[in-house]
Amino acid sequence: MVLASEIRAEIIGVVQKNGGHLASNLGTVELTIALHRAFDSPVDALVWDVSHQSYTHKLLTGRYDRFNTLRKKDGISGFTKRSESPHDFFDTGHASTSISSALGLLTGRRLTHSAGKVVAVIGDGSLTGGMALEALSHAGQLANNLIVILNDNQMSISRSTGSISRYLSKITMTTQYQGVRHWIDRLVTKIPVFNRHLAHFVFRFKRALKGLLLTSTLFSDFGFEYAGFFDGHNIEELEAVFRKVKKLNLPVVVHVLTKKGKGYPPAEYDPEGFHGVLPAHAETNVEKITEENAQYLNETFTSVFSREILRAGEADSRIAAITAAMVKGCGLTAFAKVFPDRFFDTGIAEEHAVTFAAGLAAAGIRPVAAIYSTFLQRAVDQIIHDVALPATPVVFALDRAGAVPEDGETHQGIFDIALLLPIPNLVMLAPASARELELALQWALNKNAPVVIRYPKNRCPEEHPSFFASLEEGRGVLLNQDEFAPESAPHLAAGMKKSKTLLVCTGGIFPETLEAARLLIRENFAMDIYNLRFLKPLDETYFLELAAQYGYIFFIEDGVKTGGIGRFLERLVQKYVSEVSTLSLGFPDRFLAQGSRREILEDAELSPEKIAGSIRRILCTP
Ligand SMILES: Cc1ncc(C[n+]2csc(CCOP(=O)(O)OP(=O)(O)O)c2C)c(N)n1
Repeated sequence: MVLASEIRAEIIGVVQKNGGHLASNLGTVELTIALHRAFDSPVDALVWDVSHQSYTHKLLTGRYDRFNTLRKKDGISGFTKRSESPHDFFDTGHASTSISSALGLLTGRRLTHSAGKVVAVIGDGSLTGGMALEALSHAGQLANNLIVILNDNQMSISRSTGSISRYLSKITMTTQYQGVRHWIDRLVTKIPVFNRHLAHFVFRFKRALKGLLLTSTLFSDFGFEYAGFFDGHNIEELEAVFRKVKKLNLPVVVHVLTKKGKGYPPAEYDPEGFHGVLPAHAETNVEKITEENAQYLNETFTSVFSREILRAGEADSRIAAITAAMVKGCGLTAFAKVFPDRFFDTGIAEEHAVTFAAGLAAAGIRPVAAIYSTFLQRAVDQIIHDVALPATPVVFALDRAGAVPEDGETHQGIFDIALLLPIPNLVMLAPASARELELALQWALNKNAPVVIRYPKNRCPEEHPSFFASLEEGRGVLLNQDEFAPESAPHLAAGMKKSKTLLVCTGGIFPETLEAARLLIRENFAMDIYNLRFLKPLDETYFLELAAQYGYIFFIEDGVKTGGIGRFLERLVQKYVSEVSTLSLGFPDRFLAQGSRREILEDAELSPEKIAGSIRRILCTP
């Protein structure tokens, strides 16, 4: 108990300062202590699903001293990470993978005759993901001693949804079974040697009993033994159970009930609000207040989407919103409240969410699927096969595109452009400001085609007059130097080979592009900015006519350079524009570590100073 309290205090203190997953971690303190007591990590492997709840595990495995660097640049990751500790078996951040990876690890160990038990810890929310169910099915077939700890707090980020969650409640609420279970437990503790065969017998006996009372459990149908449920905050009881299941030679699910936010009343009261906590000094990029942008100040792209989807829903009863367990993160709380019949939380099931949206669209509904860029990665096939191929009008609101602060490699939204750009029939937009996001959503909802709108986790930057221009398919907007740096005299710097420079950017990195341009203009370089708006389709003739007026063109995108829009445009310009120097800037070919937005961009040479430096080097080359 003393240890649990110390751990809780440490987690609360550090998360309040650095941000992080508070409620999930407070709920798993005792569970983790019991696991570490009963199992011998790292000989026995603890595999955490999502691993956002692994803070206690980190504190118990040699990372106490550095825990105050949680989620900071070069600090302890908010998720398990192999480079950090031999106790971390996988680099995880996406949900529903633990049973698959644990099963693979266990099977591999068996094939290589290596010792050690393998335990997957998965939440009830993550169990809604199809991959977890696929893995359960395979595990039951292989029949190895995989131990699955089901951490059931009846919450995903919001309340868990769907039949699986209802099913778990049904198991836990069957009081008849509960009574019988306690009776068996008492009987078992009276038996002096709880040997392997007896353990096996008892679990089978329980299953048989439950077969009488509940017909069967999902887990027993998959070929698992089922042990549960247990109080997830009772260390002694959990330890005893874990020691018992360790002796089994069959796959087993141990059903543990925990309370999200346990021990910290505000988080217990509002587990959704305390699922993810912002750092004490969250970064902002709110720029100068003008009459034009005053209305948008302090808005994030997510909050703009939130109010616009609500407005669209009010105007058109065909509009439906879909989320894969990210109601709040994607800004759909208000829509869900006002239009419960047109709001769908699929659970952590991005693939299903996409194809479900395609089905809605086929029936004449206008679905908007709001999904984080990183999580949409798993649904690329559904986009190709179920949405793009039949050209079904689904709108994707891709939040957290580009650099994503603090969560590290698993959460960066840097692959969506490269993944989606080659898909026929898909329209892709990258608004640069609040006004542009409003226009993009309105435009997409009137377009009879699949449209992806990608935007960053960031506050909206200052507005510019050109952002108010209505959308023309395939075309961006030009910001003349006098529009964004009126005080400068647009003349050419000494040593420059030729005329003016054009910076071409995706919307998500407009603020850094603008700052870089202003830095260079102060040094007497002359440059305009072209905000692409459309990543696909592109009005190539229009773009090439514009490009032909410039001697230097730099492409800046908040996506990976390989397969990105910059390199594509660069090739186009090189082919059709004479006497032009070009350079494409984007995320390099490596995974990007945690840090603030600015630190991530700095690391990728995409901070304003680094962008300006790359441009300066070329402009000053004689
Ligand atoms: C593929 C994917 N989609 C969405 C998320 C965002 N996410 C992180 S934790 C979480 C809830 C997980 O619920 P559960 O497994 O029950 O764990 P709890 O936080 O309740 O302990 C979600 C949806 C994710 N990590 N991966």
